[in-house]
Amino acid sequence: MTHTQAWQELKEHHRQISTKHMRDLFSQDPQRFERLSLSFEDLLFDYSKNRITDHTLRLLCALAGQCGLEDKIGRMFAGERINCTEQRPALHVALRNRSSRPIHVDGEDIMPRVHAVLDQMRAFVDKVHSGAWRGFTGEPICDVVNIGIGGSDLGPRMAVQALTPYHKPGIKVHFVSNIDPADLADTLAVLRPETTIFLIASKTFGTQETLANAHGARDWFLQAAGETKHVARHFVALSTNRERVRDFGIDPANMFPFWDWVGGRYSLWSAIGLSIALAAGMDRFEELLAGGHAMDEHFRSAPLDRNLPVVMGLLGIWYVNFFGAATQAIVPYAQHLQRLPAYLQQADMESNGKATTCDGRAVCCDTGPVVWGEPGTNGQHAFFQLLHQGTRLIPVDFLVPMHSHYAPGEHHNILLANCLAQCEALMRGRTDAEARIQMEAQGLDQADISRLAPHRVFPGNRPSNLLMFDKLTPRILGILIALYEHKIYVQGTLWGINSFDQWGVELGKQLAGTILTELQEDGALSEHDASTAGLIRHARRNL
Ligand code: G6Q
Repeated sequence: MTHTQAWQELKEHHRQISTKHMRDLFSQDPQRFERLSLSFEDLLFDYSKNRITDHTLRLLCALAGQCGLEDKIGRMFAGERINCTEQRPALHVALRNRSSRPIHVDGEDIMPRVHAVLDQMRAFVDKVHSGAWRGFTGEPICDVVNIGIGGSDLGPRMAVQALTPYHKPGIKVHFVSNIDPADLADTLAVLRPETTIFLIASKTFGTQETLANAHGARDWFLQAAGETKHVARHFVALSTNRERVRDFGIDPANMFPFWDWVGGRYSLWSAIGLSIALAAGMDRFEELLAGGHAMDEHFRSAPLDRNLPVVMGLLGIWYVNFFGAATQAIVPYAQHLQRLPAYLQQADMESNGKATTCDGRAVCCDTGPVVWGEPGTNGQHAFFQLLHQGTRLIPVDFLVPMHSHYAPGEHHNILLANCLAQCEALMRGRTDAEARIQMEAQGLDQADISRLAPHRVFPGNRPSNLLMFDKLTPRILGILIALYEHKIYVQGTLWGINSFDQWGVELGKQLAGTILTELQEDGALSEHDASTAGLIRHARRNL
Protein backbone atom coordinates (compact mmCIF):
# COMPACT_ATOMS: atom_id res chain seq x y z
CA MET A 1 0.00 0.00 0.00
CA THR A 2 2.76 2.46 0.91
CA HIS A 3 4.34 2.04 -2.53
CA THR A 4 1.29 3.14 -4.49
CA GLN A 5 0.92 6.44 -6.24
CA ALA A 6 -2.29 7.10 -4.26
CA TRP A 7 -0.41 6.71 -0.96
CA GLN A 8 2.07 9.41 -1.96
CA GLU A 9 -0.75 11.69 -3.04
CA LEU A 10 -2.61 11.05 0.20
CA LYS A 11 0.49 12.00 2.19
CA GLU A 12 0.64 15.31 0.40
CA HIS A 13 -3.12 15.80 0.68
CA HIS A 14 -2.97 15.09 4.42
CA ARG A 15 -0.50 17.92 4.88
CA GLN A 16 -3.01 20.30 3.32
CA ILE A 17 -6.12 19.03 5.06
CA SER A 18 -4.72 18.61 8.55
CA THR A 19 -4.95 22.38 9.12
CA LYS A 20 -8.59 22.55 8.00
CA HIS A 21 -11.42 22.58 10.52
CA MET A 22 -14.60 20.61 9.83
CA ARG A 23 -16.64 23.64 10.93
CA ASP A 24 -15.29 25.49 7.91
CA LEU A 25 -15.77 22.53 5.60
CA PHE A 26 -19.43 22.45 6.64
CA SER A 27 -19.98 26.18 6.34
CA GLN A 28 -18.38 26.27 2.88
CA ASP A 29 -20.49 23.40 1.58
CA PRO A 30 -24.23 23.22 2.35
CA GLN A 31 -24.49 19.86 0.53
CA ARG A 32 -21.80 18.15 2.59
CA PHE A 33 -24.18 15.96 4.58
CA GLU A 34 -26.09 14.84 1.46
CA ARG A 35 -22.89 13.96 -0.38
CA LEU A 36 -21.01 12.38 2.48
CA SER A 37 -23.69 10.02 3.72
CA LEU A 38 -24.93 6.69 2.40
CA SER A 39 -28.14 4.75 2.93
CA PHE A 40 -28.62 1.04 3.00
CA GLU A 41 -32.16 -0.19 3.69
CA ASP A 42 -33.14 1.71 6.86
CA LEU A 43 -29.53 2.34 7.83
CA LEU A 44 -28.14 5.83 7.38
CA PHE A 45 -24.34 6.06 7.45
CA ASP A 46 -23.32 9.67 7.99
CA TYR A 47 -19.60 10.13 7.47
CA SER A 48 -19.69 13.85 6.80
CA LYS A 49 -18.15 14.61 10.22
CA ASN A 50 -14.78 13.30 9.11
CA ARG A 51 -11.68 15.27 8.22
CA ILE A 52 -12.10 14.67 4.54
CA THR A 53 -13.15 16.35 1.33
CA ASP A 54 -14.41 14.78 -1.88
CA HIS A 55 -10.81 14.70 -3.02
CA THR A 56 -9.78 12.67 0.06
CA LEU A 57 -12.39 10.09 -0.77
CA ARG A 58 -11.29 9.95 -4.39
CA LEU A 59 -7.69 9.36 -3.33
CA LEU A 60 -8.67 6.74 -0.75
CA CYS A 61 -10.73 4.88 -3.38
CA ALA A 62 -7.78 5.11 -5.75
CA LEU A 63 -5.63 3.59 -3.01
CA ALA A 64 -8.11 0.72 -2.66
CA GLY A 65 -8.11 0.27 -6.44
CA GLN A 66 -4.31 0.24 -6.63
CA CYS A 67 -4.22 -2.39 -3.85
CA GLY A 68 -6.57 -4.63 -5.86
CA LEU A 69 -9.40 -4.49 -3.34
CA GLU A 70 -12.18 -5.44 -5.77
CA ASP A 71 -10.27 -8.54 -6.82
CA LYS A 72 -9.68 -9.48 -3.16
CA ILE A 73 -13.38 -9.11 -2.37
CA GLY A 74 -14.15 -11.43 -5.28
CA ARG A 75 -11.60 -13.94 -4.02
CA MET A 76 -13.27 -14.12 -0.62
CA PHE A 77 -16.73 -14.80 -2.07
CA ALA A 78 -15.27 -17.33 -4.52
CA GLY A 79 -13.96 -19.42 -1.61
CA GLU A 80 -10.28 -18.94 -2.43
CA ARG A 81 -7.80 -19.75 0.33
CA ILE A 82 -7.39 -16.16 1.48
CA ASN A 83 -6.41 -17.33 4.98
CA CYS A 84 -2.90 -17.91 3.64
CA THR A 85 -1.15 -19.15 6.79
CA GLU A 86 -3.76 -21.82 7.49
CA GLN A 87 -4.47 -22.46 3.81
CA ARG A 88 -8.21 -22.05 4.25
CA PRO A 89 -10.98 -20.03 2.68
CA ALA A 90 -12.82 -17.55 4.93
CA LEU A 91 -16.42 -18.28 4.09
CA HIS A 92 -18.64 -16.90 6.83
CA VAL A 93 -20.55 -15.37 3.90
CA ALA A 94 -21.63 -18.90 2.90
CA LEU A 95 -23.33 -19.39 6.26
CA ARG A 96 -25.73 -16.56 5.45
CA ASN A 97 -25.95 -17.07 1.69
CA ARG A 98 -29.68 -16.70 1.07
CA SER A 99 -29.27 -16.74 -2.71
CA SER A 100 -29.38 -19.87 -4.82
CA ARG A 101 -25.74 -19.32 -5.82
CA PRO A 102 -23.51 -22.29 -5.02
CA ILE A 103 -20.24 -21.71 -3.16
CA HIS A 104 -17.47 -24.20 -3.79
CA VAL A 105 -14.67 -25.46 -1.57
CA ASP A 106 -12.38 -28.04 -3.17
CA GLY A 107 -14.90 -28.51 -5.97
CA GLU A 108 -17.80 -29.25 -3.59
CA ASP A 109 -20.81 -26.94 -3.28
CA ILE A 110 -20.94 -26.35 0.47
CA MET A 111 -24.44 -24.84 0.50
CA PRO A 112 -26.31 -28.16 0.99
CA ARG A 113 -24.22 -28.80 4.12
CA VAL A 114 -24.93 -25.29 5.43
CA HIS A 115 -28.67 -25.77 4.87
CA ALA A 116 -28.64 -29.21 6.51
CA VAL A 117 -27.23 -27.73 9.74
CA LEU A 118 -29.79 -24.92 9.65
CA ASP A 119 -32.51 -27.57 9.35
CA GLN A 120 -30.98 -29.52 12.24
CA MET A 121 -30.91 -26.33 14.34
CA ARG A 122 -34.53 -25.54 13.50
CA ALA A 123 -35.71 -29.02 14.47
CA PHE A 124 -33.89 -28.82 17.80
CA VAL A 125 -35.01 -25.26 18.60
CA ASP A 126 -38.62 -26.11 17.79
CA LYS A 127 -38.49 -29.17 20.07
CA VAL A 128 -37.07 -27.14 22.95
CA HIS A 129 -39.57 -24.30 22.49
CA SER A 130 -42.58 -26.59 22.12
CA GLY A 131 -41.59 -28.58 25.19
CA ALA A 132 -41.16 -31.76 23.14
CA TRP A 133 -37.52 -31.94 24.22
CA ARG A 134 -37.63 -33.03 27.84
CA GLY A 135 -35.02 -33.29 30.54
CA PHE A 136 -34.22 -36.51 32.41
CA THR A 137 -37.16 -36.11 34.80
CA GLY A 138 -39.59 -35.38 31.97
CA GLU A 139 -39.71 -31.63 32.56
CA PRO A 140 -39.38 -29.16 29.67
CA ILE A 141 -36.22 -27.05 29.29
CA CYS A 142 -36.18 -23.51 30.75
CA ASP A 143 -32.47 -22.65 30.80
CA VAL A 144 -29.73 -22.87 28.21
CA VAL A 145 -26.06 -22.42 29.10
CA ASN A 146 -23.57 -21.70 26.32
CA ILE A 147 -20.10 -22.75 27.45
CA GLY A 148 -17.46 -21.34 25.12
CA ILE A 149 -14.84 -18.62 24.96
CA GLY A 150 -13.55 -16.03 22.48
CA GLY A 151 -15.28 -16.47 19.15
CA SER A 152 -17.46 -19.19 20.64
CA ASP A 153 -18.82 -16.76 23.21
CA LEU A 154 -18.57 -13.08 22.29
CA GLY A 155 -20.72 -13.13 19.15
CA PRO A 156 -23.64 -15.17 20.50
CA ARG A 157 -23.48 -13.32 23.82
CA MET A 158 -23.65 -9.96 22.07
CA ALA A 159 -26.46 -11.04 19.71
CA VAL A 160 -28.58 -12.70 22.41
CA GLN A 161 -28.49 -9.48 24.41
CA ALA A 162 -29.14 -7.34 21.33
CA LEU A 163 -32.28 -9.34 20.56
CA THR A 164 -33.73 -9.18 24.08
CA PRO A 165 -37.14 -7.86 22.89
CA TYR A 166 -37.47 -10.99 20.73
CA HIS A 167 -36.72 -13.52 23.45
CA LYS A 168 -39.08 -16.46 23.70
CA PRO A 169 -40.89 -16.55 27.01
CA GLY A 170 -39.93 -19.44 29.23
CA ILE A 171 -36.33 -19.81 27.99
CA LYS A 172 -33.38 -18.01 29.51
CA VAL A 173 -29.93 -18.16 27.93
CA HIS A 174 -26.77 -17.90 30.04
CA PHE A 175 -23.10 -17.71 29.08
CA VAL A 176 -20.07 -19.16 30.81
CA SER A 177 -16.68 -18.37 29.34
CA ASN A 178 -14.09 -17.68 32.00
CA ILE A 179 -12.01 -20.45 33.56
CA ASP A 180 -12.28 -18.53 36.83
CA PRO A 181 -14.50 -20.97 38.79
CA ALA A 182 -16.65 -18.02 39.83
CA ASP A 183 -18.14 -17.84 36.34
CA LEU A 184 -19.52 -21.38 36.26
CA ALA A 185 -20.46 -21.38 39.95
CA ASP A 186 -22.42 -18.11 39.73
CA THR A 187 -24.32 -19.38 36.70
CA LEU A 188 -25.12 -22.82 38.10
CA ALA A 189 -26.26 -21.32 41.40
CA VAL A 190 -29.53 -20.15 39.83
CA LEU A 191 -30.20 -23.26 37.70
CA ARG A 192 -31.89 -26.64 38.08
CA PRO A 193 -30.16 -29.57 36.34
CA GLU A 194 -33.57 -31.10 35.46
CA THR A 195 -34.49 -28.16 33.21
CA THR A 196 -31.10 -27.01 31.88
CA ILE A 197 -29.37 -27.73 28.57
CA PHE A 198 -25.67 -27.05 28.05
CA LEU A 199 -24.32 -26.06 24.66
CA ILE A 200 -20.61 -26.83 24.56
CA ALA A 201 -19.42 -24.37 21.93
CA SER A 202 -15.90 -24.97 20.69
CA LYS A 203 -14.66 -25.06 17.13
CA THR A 204 -11.69 -27.23 18.05
CA PHE A 205 -13.21 -28.90 21.12
CA GLY A 206 -9.71 -28.62 22.52
CA THR A 207 -9.82 -25.29 24.34
CA GLN A 208 -8.70 -25.77 27.91
CA GLU A 209 -11.11 -23.30 29.54
CA THR A 210 -14.16 -24.56 27.68
CA LEU A 211 -13.41 -28.21 28.33
CA ALA A 212 -12.77 -27.59 32.03
CA ASN A 213 -16.05 -25.68 32.35
CA ALA A 214 -17.88 -28.36 30.35
CA HIS A 215 -16.53 -31.06 32.69
CA GLY A 216 -17.52 -28.94 35.69
CA ALA A 217 -21.06 -28.58 34.32
CA ARG A 218 -21.26 -32.32 33.62
CA ASP A 219 -20.17 -33.20 37.17
CA TRP A 220 -22.77 -30.80 38.57
CA PHE A 221 -25.43 -32.32 36.33
CA LEU A 222 -24.52 -35.92 37.16
CA GLN A 223 -24.68 -35.24 40.89
CA ALA A 224 -28.40 -34.76 40.34
CA ALA A 225 -29.07 -37.05 37.39
CA GLY A 226 -26.90 -39.98 38.52
CA GLU A 227 -26.67 -41.99 35.33
CA THR A 228 -24.53 -40.91 32.38
CA LYS A 229 -27.27 -41.96 29.94
CA HIS A 230 -29.05 -38.71 30.89
CA VAL A 231 -26.18 -36.61 29.55
CA ALA A 232 -27.60 -37.01 26.03
CA ARG A 233 -30.70 -34.96 26.88
CA HIS A 234 -28.75 -32.15 28.51
CA PHE A 235 -25.50 -31.69 26.58
CA VAL A 236 -25.07 -30.79 22.94
CA ALA A 237 -21.91 -29.79 21.09
CA LEU A 238 -21.30 -27.02 18.56
CA SER A 239 -18.03 -27.96 16.94
CA THR A 240 -16.00 -29.01 13.93
CA ASN A 241 -14.34 -31.90 15.76
CA ARG A 242 -16.51 -35.02 15.86
CA GLU A 243 -13.89 -37.29 17.52
CA ARG A 244 -13.27 -34.97 20.45
CA VAL A 245 -17.01 -34.45 20.92
CA ARG A 246 -17.42 -38.23 21.15
CA ASP A 247 -14.46 -38.53 23.54
CA PHE A 248 -16.10 -35.98 25.83
CA GLY A 249 -19.17 -38.21 26.00
CA ILE A 250 -21.57 -36.27 23.80
CA ASP A 251 -23.47 -38.38 21.28
CA PRO A 252 -22.45 -37.15 17.78
CA ALA A 253 -26.21 -37.14 17.04
CA ASN A 254 -26.33 -34.18 19.43
CA MET A 255 -23.56 -32.37 17.61
CA PHE A 256 -24.21 -29.33 15.41
CA PRO A 257 -21.27 -29.18 13.02
CA PHE A 258 -19.50 -26.38 11.25
CA TRP A 259 -16.29 -26.29 9.25
CA ASP A 260 -12.70 -25.12 9.32
CA TRP A 261 -13.46 -22.37 6.78
CA VAL A 262 -15.43 -20.56 9.50
CA GLY A 263 -13.14 -18.46 11.70
CA GLY A 264 -14.01 -18.46 15.42
CA ARG A 265 -14.72 -14.72 15.54
CA TYR A 266 -16.84 -15.02 12.38
CA SER A 267 -18.82 -18.01 13.63
CA LEU A 268 -22.00 -16.60 15.18
CA TRP A 269 -23.72 -17.27 11.84
CA SER A 270 -22.95 -21.00 12.14
CA ALA A 271 -24.05 -23.65 14.63
CA ILE A 272 -22.25 -21.47 17.20
CA GLY A 273 -25.34 -19.24 16.91
CA LEU A 274 -27.60 -21.96 18.39
CA SER A 275 -27.96 -19.97 21.63
CA ILE A 276 -29.25 -17.01 19.58
CA ALA A 277 -31.84 -19.24 17.91
CA LEU A 278 -32.85 -20.75 21.25
CA ALA A 279 -33.24 -17.28 22.76
CA ALA A 280 -35.15 -15.62 19.92
CA GLY A 281 -36.37 -18.46 17.70
CA MET A 282 -35.08 -19.87 14.44
CA ASP A 283 -37.09 -17.41 12.32
CA ARG A 284 -35.33 -14.51 14.01
CA PHE A 285 -31.97 -16.20 13.58
CA GLU A 286 -32.68 -16.53 9.86
CA GLU A 287 -33.62 -12.83 9.73
CA LEU A 288 -30.21 -12.11 11.21
CA LEU A 289 -28.61 -14.24 8.48
CA ALA A 290 -30.68 -12.44 5.84
CA GLY A 291 -29.43 -9.07 7.10
CA GLY A 292 -25.84 -10.29 6.88
CA HIS A 293 -26.46 -11.59 3.38
CA ALA A 294 -27.99 -8.28 2.25
CA MET A 295 -24.81 -6.51 3.36
CA ASP A 296 -22.72 -9.16 1.56
CA GLU A 297 -24.55 -8.45 -1.69
CA HIS A 298 -23.93 -4.73 -1.25
CA PHE A 299 -20.25 -5.28 -0.43
CA ARG A 300 -19.58 -7.44 -3.47
CA SER A 301 -21.41 -5.23 -5.95
CA ALA A 302 -21.49 -1.55 -4.91
CA PRO A 303 -18.87 0.76 -6.43
CA LEU A 304 -16.04 1.52 -4.01
CA ASP A 305 -17.12 5.10 -3.24
CA ARG A 306 -20.75 4.02 -2.48
CA ASN A 307 -19.79 0.86 -0.63
CA LEU A 308 -20.38 1.15 3.13
CA PRO A 309 -17.74 -1.31 4.38
CA VAL A 310 -15.22 0.07 1.90
CA VAL A 311 -15.81 3.72 2.83
CA MET A 312 -15.75 2.85 6.53
CA GLY A 313 -12.56 0.84 6.14
CA LEU A 314 -10.85 3.58 4.14
CA LEU A 315 -11.77 6.22 6.72
CA GLY A 316 -10.18 4.02 9.37
CA ILE A 317 -7.00 3.76 7.28
CA TRP A 318 -7.01 7.54 6.83
CA TYR A 319 -6.89 8.04 10.61
CA VAL A 320 -4.56 5.16 11.50
CA ASN A 321 -1.99 5.74 8.79
CA PHE A 322 -2.13 9.47 8.12
CA PHE A 323 -3.31 11.01 11.41
CA GLY A 324 -1.58 8.42 13.62
CA ALA A 325 -4.76 7.47 15.47
CA ALA A 326 -3.99 4.49 17.71
CA THR A 327 -7.50 3.70 18.86
CA GLN A 328 -11.08 3.56 17.60
CA ALA A 329 -14.04 4.07 19.92
CA ILE A 330 -17.36 2.28 19.39
CA VAL A 331 -20.26 3.92 21.22
CA PRO A 332 -23.69 2.38 20.71
CA TYR A 333 -26.55 4.48 22.02
CA ALA A 334 -28.53 1.31 22.69
CA GLN A 335 -28.39 -0.54 25.98
CA HIS A 336 -28.90 -3.88 24.26
CA LEU A 337 -25.75 -3.30 22.21
CA GLN A 338 -23.76 -3.21 25.43
CA ARG A 339 -21.56 -6.10 24.31
CA LEU A 340 -21.00 -4.77 20.80
CA PRO A 341 -17.74 -2.96 21.68
CA ALA A 342 -16.31 -6.14 23.25
CA TYR A 343 -17.44 -8.19 20.27
CA LEU A 344 -15.90 -5.76 17.77
CA GLN A 345 -12.78 -5.55 19.87
CA GLN A 346 -12.14 -9.21 19.20
CA ALA A 347 -13.37 -9.10 15.60
CA ASP A 348 -11.06 -6.22 14.74
CA MET A 349 -8.04 -6.68 17.00
CA GLU A 350 -7.70 -10.42 16.48
CA SER A 351 -8.13 -9.97 12.73
CA ASN A 352 -5.91 -6.97 12.12
CA GLY A 353 -3.56 -6.92 15.10
CA LYS A 354 -0.71 -8.19 12.89
CA ALA A 355 2.70 -6.94 11.84
CA THR A 356 3.56 -9.46 9.12
CA THR A 357 2.24 -9.31 5.58
CA CYS A 358 0.80 -12.33 3.80
CA ASP A 359 4.13 -12.86 2.04
CA GLY A 360 6.03 -12.96 5.33
CA ARG A 361 7.55 -9.48 5.43
CA ALA A 362 7.25 -6.88 8.18
CA VAL A 363 4.52 -4.34 7.48
CA CYS A 364 5.80 -0.85 6.89
CA CYS A 365 2.91 1.09 8.38
CA ASP A 366 0.64 0.79 11.38
CA THR A 367 -2.18 -1.76 11.24
CA GLY A 368 -5.24 -2.42 13.40
CA PRO A 369 -6.14 0.14 16.07
CA VAL A 370 -7.10 -0.58 19.67
CA VAL A 371 -10.89 -0.92 19.62
CA TRP A 372 -12.82 -0.02 22.74
CA GLY A 373 -16.07 1.50 23.90
CA GLU A 374 -19.16 1.50 26.07
CA PRO A 375 -22.77 2.37 25.45
CA GLY A 376 -23.97 5.97 25.50
CA THR A 377 -25.12 7.88 27.39
CA ASN A 378 -23.07 6.12 30.11
CA GLY A 379 -19.81 6.82 28.28
CA GLN A 380 -20.55 10.55 28.33
CA HIS A 381 -20.26 10.49 32.10
CA ALA A 382 -16.97 8.64 31.93
CA PHE A 383 -14.44 8.78 29.08
CA PHE A 384 -15.98 11.41 26.81
CA GLN A 385 -13.93 14.08 28.57
CA LEU A 386 -10.83 12.70 26.86
CA LEU A 387 -12.60 12.47 23.51
CA HIS A 388 -13.50 16.16 23.69
CA GLN A 389 -10.46 17.73 25.32
CA GLY A 390 -7.70 15.13 25.50
CA THR A 391 -4.53 15.34 23.45
CA ARG A 392 -5.27 12.34 21.23
CA LEU A 393 -7.32 12.02 18.10
CA ILE A 394 -9.83 9.21 18.59
CA PRO A 395 -12.32 8.51 15.81
CA VAL A 396 -15.69 7.43 17.18
CA ASP A 397 -18.42 5.27 15.65
CA PHE A 398 -21.82 6.18 17.06
CA LEU A 399 -24.71 3.74 16.56
CA VAL A 400 -28.29 4.65 17.41
CA PRO A 401 -31.80 3.37 16.67
CA MET A 402 -34.47 5.96 15.96
CA HIS A 403 -37.14 3.97 17.74
CA SER A 404 -37.10 1.93 20.89
CA HIS A 405 -38.81 -1.42 21.42
CA TYR A 406 -39.92 -0.05 24.72
CA ALA A 407 -42.29 2.76 25.70
CA PRO A 408 -41.95 5.54 23.13
CA GLY A 409 -41.46 9.02 24.48
CA GLU A 410 -39.01 11.04 26.39
CA HIS A 411 -36.44 8.41 27.41
CA HIS A 412 -35.62 7.48 23.85
CA ASN A 413 -35.72 11.07 22.64
CA ILE A 414 -33.22 12.04 25.33
CA LEU A 415 -30.98 9.17 24.21
CA LEU A 416 -31.17 10.21 20.57
CA ALA A 417 -30.64 13.89 21.36
CA ASN A 418 -27.54 13.09 23.39
CA CYS A 419 -26.09 11.00 20.61
CA LEU A 420 -26.57 13.70 17.99
CA ALA A 421 -25.30 16.38 20.38
CA GLN A 422 -22.09 14.47 21.02
CA CYS A 423 -21.34 14.01 17.32
CA GLU A 424 -21.95 17.70 16.77
CA ALA A 425 -19.87 18.83 19.74
CA LEU A 426 -16.92 16.65 18.75
CA MET A 427 -17.00 18.15 15.29
CA ARG A 428 -17.69 21.82 16.15
CA GLY A 429 -15.94 22.20 19.46
CA ARG A 430 -16.30 25.53 21.25
CA THR A 431 -14.16 28.55 20.41
CA ASP A 432 -12.65 30.98 22.90
CA ALA A 433 -15.16 33.64 21.82
CA GLU A 434 -18.09 31.26 22.29
CA ALA A 435 -16.84 30.19 25.70
CA ARG A 436 -16.55 33.85 26.76
CA ILE A 437 -20.04 34.75 25.52
CA GLN A 438 -21.48 31.83 27.43
CA MET A 439 -19.75 32.81 30.65
CA GLU A 440 -20.81 36.44 30.24
CA ALA A 441 -24.40 35.25 29.89
CA GLN A 442 -23.92 33.34 33.13
CA GLY A 443 -22.87 36.61 34.82
CA LEU A 444 -19.22 35.76 35.53
CA ASP A 445 -16.85 38.68 35.97
CA GLN A 446 -14.10 39.37 33.43
CA ALA A 447 -11.30 38.04 35.66
CA ASP A 448 -13.04 34.69 36.06
CA ILE A 449 -13.90 34.58 32.37
CA SER A 450 -10.25 35.03 31.40
CA ARG A 451 -9.11 32.48 33.96
CA LEU A 452 -11.65 29.86 32.88
CA ALA A 453 -11.78 30.44 29.13
CA PRO A 454 -8.82 28.14 28.23
CA HIS A 455 -10.47 25.30 30.16
CA ARG A 456 -13.83 25.81 28.51
CA VAL A 457 -12.54 25.82 24.97
CA PHE A 458 -13.09 22.64 22.97
CA PRO A 459 -10.89 22.24 19.92
CA GLY A 460 -13.48 20.24 17.95
CA ASN A 461 -12.45 18.81 14.58
CA ARG A 462 -12.75 15.34 16.14
CA PRO A 463 -14.06 12.80 13.65
CA SER A 464 -17.01 10.49 14.00
CA ASN A 465 -19.28 8.24 11.96
CA LEU A 466 -22.96 7.90 12.77
CA LEU A 467 -24.87 4.70 12.01
CA MET A 468 -28.55 5.46 12.48
CA PHE A 469 -31.26 2.88 11.91
CA ASP A 470 -34.94 2.50 12.56
CA LYS A 471 -35.05 -0.16 15.29
CA LEU A 472 -32.70 -2.81 16.63
CA THR A 473 -34.15 -5.81 14.74
CA PRO A 474 -32.47 -9.14 13.88
CA ARG A 475 -32.08 -7.97 10.28
CA ILE A 476 -30.36 -4.69 11.10
CA LEU A 477 -28.14 -6.49 13.60
CA GLY A 478 -27.07 -8.83 10.78
CA ILE A 479 -26.43 -5.86 8.53
CA LEU A 480 -24.32 -4.10 11.14
CA ILE A 481 -22.21 -7.13 12.04
CA ALA A 482 -21.52 -7.95 8.39
CA LEU A 483 -20.69 -4.28 7.76
CA TYR A 484 -17.99 -4.38 10.42
CA GLU A 485 -16.70 -7.79 9.31
CA HIS A 486 -16.21 -6.48 5.80
CA LYS A 487 -14.71 -3.21 6.98
CA ILE A 488 -12.11 -5.31 8.81
CA TYR A 489 -11.40 -7.28 5.63
CA VAL A 490 -11.03 -4.09 3.59
CA GLN A 491 -8.43 -2.79 6.04
CA GLY A 492 -6.59 -6.10 6.33
CA THR A 493 -6.44 -6.29 2.54
CA LEU A 494 -4.95 -2.82 2.19
CA TRP A 495 -2.43 -3.50 4.94
CA GLY A 496 -1.54 -6.73 3.14
CA ILE A 497 -2.06 -8.87 6.25
CA ASN A 498 -4.07 -12.04 6.83
CA SER A 499 -7.19 -11.04 8.78
CA PHE A 500 -8.21 -14.65 9.36
CA ASP A 501 -5.48 -16.27 11.44
CA GLN A 502 -4.70 -15.71 15.15
CA TRP A 503 -1.25 -16.97 16.11
CA GLY A 504 -1.26 -14.70 19.15
CA VAL A 505 -4.27 -16.59 20.51
CA GLU A 506 -2.63 -19.95 19.74
CA LEU A 507 0.41 -18.85 21.74
CA GLY A 508 -1.75 -18.27 24.81
CA LYS A 509 -3.26 -21.73 24.42
CA GLN A 510 0.22 -23.38 24.46
CA LEU A 511 1.90 -21.34 27.17
CA ALA A 512 -0.33 -22.06 30.14
CA GLY A 513 0.03 -25.84 29.76
CA THR A 514 3.64 -26.05 30.99
CA ILE A 515 3.09 -23.66 33.87
CA LEU A 516 -0.06 -25.50 34.97
CA THR A 517 1.93 -28.73 35.32
CA GLU A 518 4.69 -26.91 37.18
CA LEU A 519 2.20 -25.33 39.57
CA GLN A 520 0.65 -28.67 40.37
CA GLU A 521 3.84 -30.75 40.69
CA ASP A 522 7.04 -30.40 42.67
CA GLY A 523 10.37 -30.72 40.94
CA ALA A 524 12.61 -28.65 38.73
CA LEU A 525 11.11 -25.89 36.66
CA SER A 526 11.63 -25.72 32.93
CA GLU A 527 13.45 -22.73 31.52
CA HIS A 528 11.79 -19.48 32.62
CA ASP A 529 13.00 -15.95 33.23
CA ALA A 530 13.75 -15.11 36.87
CA SER A 531 10.46 -13.27 37.35
CA THR A 532 8.25 -16.10 36.07
CA ALA A 533 10.25 -18.75 37.95
CA GLY A 534 10.04 -16.67 41.16
CA LEU A 535 6.28 -16.28 40.75
CA ILE A 536 5.76 -20.00 40.14
CA ARG A 537 7.77 -20.85 43.29
CA HIS A 538 5.82 -18.25 45.28
CA ALA A 539 2.53 -19.70 44.07
CA ARG A 540 3.69 -23.27 44.85
CA ARG A 541 4.53 -22.28 48.44
CA ASN A 542 1.13 -20.68 48.89
CA LEU A 543 -1.21 -22.96 46.99
C1 G6Q B 1 -11.36 -16.63 17.15
C2 G6Q B 1 -10.25 -17.22 17.88
C3 G6Q B 1 -10.55 -17.55 19.33
C4 G6Q B 1 -11.38 -18.81 19.50
C5 G6Q B 1 -11.34 -19.24 20.95
C6 G6Q B 1 -12.15 -20.48 21.20
O1 G6Q B 1 -11.31 -16.32 15.99
O2 G6Q B 1 -9.73 -18.27 17.21
O3 G6Q B 1 -11.17 -16.49 19.99
O4 G6Q B 1 -12.69 -18.58 19.09
O5 G6Q B 1 -10.02 -19.44 21.33
O6 G6Q B 1 -11.75 -21.53 20.37
P1 G6Q B 1 -12.63 -22.82 20.22
O7 G6Q B 1 -13.93 -22.41 19.60
O8 G6Q B 1 -11.85 -23.74 19.36
O9 G6Q B 1 -12.85 -23.35 21.61
